[in-house]
Amino acid sequence: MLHYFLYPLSSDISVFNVFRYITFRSVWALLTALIISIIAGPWFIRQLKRVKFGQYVREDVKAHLVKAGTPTMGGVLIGFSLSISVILWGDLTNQYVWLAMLVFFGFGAIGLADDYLKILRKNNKGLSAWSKLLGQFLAAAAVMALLFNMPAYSTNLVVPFFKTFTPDLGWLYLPFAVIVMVGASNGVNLTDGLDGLAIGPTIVAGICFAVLIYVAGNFGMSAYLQVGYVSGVGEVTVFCGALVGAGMGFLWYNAYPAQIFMGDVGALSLGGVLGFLSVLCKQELLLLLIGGLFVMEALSVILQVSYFKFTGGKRIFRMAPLHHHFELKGLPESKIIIRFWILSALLGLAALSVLKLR
Ligand code: 57M
Repeated sequence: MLHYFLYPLSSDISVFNVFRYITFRSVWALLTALIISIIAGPWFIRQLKRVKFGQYVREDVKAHLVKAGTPTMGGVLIGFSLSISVILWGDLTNQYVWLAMLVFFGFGAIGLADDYLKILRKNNKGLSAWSKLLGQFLAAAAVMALLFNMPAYSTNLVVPFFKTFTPDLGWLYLPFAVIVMVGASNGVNLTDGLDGLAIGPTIVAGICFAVLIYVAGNFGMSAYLQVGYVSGVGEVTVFCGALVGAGMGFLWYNAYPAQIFMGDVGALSLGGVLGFLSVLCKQELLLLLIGGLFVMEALSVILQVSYFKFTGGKRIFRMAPLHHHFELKGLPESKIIIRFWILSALLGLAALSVLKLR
């Protein structure tokens, strides 16, 4: 919005010329979301406590019993600071920015219903896994149907490390893109089991996609790096800046020992939007590296459940997802979190270096 009102004044006040630059507005979108969430955080936490929107904790992880009652649904705070920042700093005539917001709030609505049901029923059982999954597929399919008629929609699959090998998936691309978004959403959800464990890698991924989307939307840079040019998508860099800032502001209070959890409203929306960002910049397979931590956590569950069923009750890990395995091995929670963050940052750097290794 500031871009809309202030940039036209740049002919009289030249300093307002900066509002045309996506990089400038992305940095300020990050700072704005960060400051809003840090300032609003304490009030928001007090409101959640007042209405008793506290976490119900399963008994089978003794170390977590102390966390019972921690305010949850912190994803609402993330959405609040993200939205204000995007409205202030984004070009609201850009259709891709609105689609990204739609993904965030579409997946977030499913998570909100799940979180609210858990609180209403006073247990950890919200929406059934199938109804949650159905909602995610419908939300992702609806967004892909809207994207279908836009220039950013392409059925070619970019394969990391290959410049010219971009197989055309044809109509199969639609279900593929939906699975990317739903998979990412559930990957973040499974990872969100220790203080700051999900939001850390989400911040890393948001930074990576800010770079990838900026390059994809910049004709000169996309040609130089030989990545697909997607006209108009560069504006979503501002959304990425706001996402990173909102995540950092949330982490200010979710850091160990957490004063707030993001809830499914946060985990599902953040994961879904990371999946969508990978679709926008045509880096769906690179998401496996950028979100490698989420992939690891989800894989540990798949392996554990499959092995458990196959062997009639044996386990590979002491407990899945992977962070619980290390917890039950006696690693302190904060050590697990920081080590997972380090791994996530290395994966993000590796993913960005792939842009040159082709
Ligand atoms: C999402 N939710 C956390 C919080 C957060 C199939 C199976 C793998 C499913 C999985 C599951 O239930 N996943 C749900 C993980 C929960 O966090 C809440 O959920 C939101 C995210 N969706 O925002 O509101 C608990 O995580 C802890 N937490 C923190 N700090 C945070 O910042 O400490 C969360 C955020 C919170 C809090 O204790 O209550 C969760 O873990 O449930 N199931 C599991 O992950 C369980 N694993 C399991 O059953 N493994 C089995 C089989 C099924 C694979 C096995 O290994 O044999 C673990 N989770 C729990 N207990 N709660 C282990 C047992």
